[in-house]
Amino acid sequence: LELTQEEQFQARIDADVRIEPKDWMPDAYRKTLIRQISQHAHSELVGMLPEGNWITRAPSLKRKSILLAKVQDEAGHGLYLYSAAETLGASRDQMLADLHSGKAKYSSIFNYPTLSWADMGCVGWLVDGAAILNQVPLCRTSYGPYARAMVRVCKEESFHQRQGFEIMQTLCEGSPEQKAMAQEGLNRWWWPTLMMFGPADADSPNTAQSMNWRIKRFTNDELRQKFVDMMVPQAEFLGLTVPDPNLKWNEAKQGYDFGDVDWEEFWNVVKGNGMCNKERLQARVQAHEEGAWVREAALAHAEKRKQREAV
Ligand code: FAQ
Repeated sequence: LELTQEEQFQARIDADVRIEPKDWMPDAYRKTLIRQISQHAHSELVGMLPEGNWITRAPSLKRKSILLAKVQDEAGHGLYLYSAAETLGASRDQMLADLHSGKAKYSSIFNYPTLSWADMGCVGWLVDGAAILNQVPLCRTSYGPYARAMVRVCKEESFHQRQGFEIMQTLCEGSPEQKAMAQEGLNRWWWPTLMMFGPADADSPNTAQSMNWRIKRFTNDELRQKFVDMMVPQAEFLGLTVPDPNLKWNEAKQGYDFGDVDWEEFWNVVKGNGMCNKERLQARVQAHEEGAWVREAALAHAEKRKQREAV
């Protein structure tokens, strides 16, 4: 019995064999991986902006150096991810051009403004918490370079999440004004964070095939449920109220029931009409243009070195 190339590929996936850059793969597998990995990379880059906003206003030198380190880590994550996408034949210049023209997507969450210091707590606690839940399973994703990039990324994300939780804890143990600031942050970030996991499974065009190819190891709704179940006890520990009147422990499913996400808001943000979409893209394009001289200098340096070594 002869298996087709595609059947052999699926058999390797089903046996949990990692796919490597030089292996044969279906075009659609390559395409969806480039799509997901490049969007993930873009999210890391744009994800620097909401927190970058607070580096100059962090309340102490210690907080400032921690935040600076976190934002630098995000730049690093973006670079590993672009490299992983390059192993599939994607060009970095093209990926960046697609981000800058507004053609490529990046996570909806980074189109919300960071208005108070508590937002640094909320981004670390909730947004990085969601990112970890989504990314720990990606350490077992079927494509080798993506899986390996995720291992280091997840280690750094767990430090990010703890620093966010610690900001929240400090605020919650502080003055009534600080506690109120923490609650107000949670009120604004809770629902957008639930949207990070993507549309409901029934409305997710990519999930079924990505699960079959073991690119995704859990569906969007499965991860969203895990997130709610993990975060509600943490909010209770902090003495904060999750802004969802329908939140209720369900003994039978051993998890929380929760209210409906506002999908109209989600798609509106994904389509480019969120609160900060234009500002974020503009800041990205400006940073890229202002960095042109660094890229040129690095190229010139590499060229000189090559010539020196050739002598
Ligand atoms: N925002 O069929 P599905 C971080 C799009 S963490 C915008 O379900 P899929 C760390 C989706 O692309 C954030 N668009 O798609 C950090 C698709 O459109 P397309 C990044 C979204 O791929 C923390 C369409 O909707 N993490 O950066 C969103 O199976 C703090 C239909 O959706 C990752 O990217 C959304 N939220 O599932 C940095 C993780 N959701 O492409 C700084 C890897 C969906 O067909 C500070 N990615 N869409 O045109 C994934 O796990 C998946 O790609 C999902 C989406 C789960 C995001």
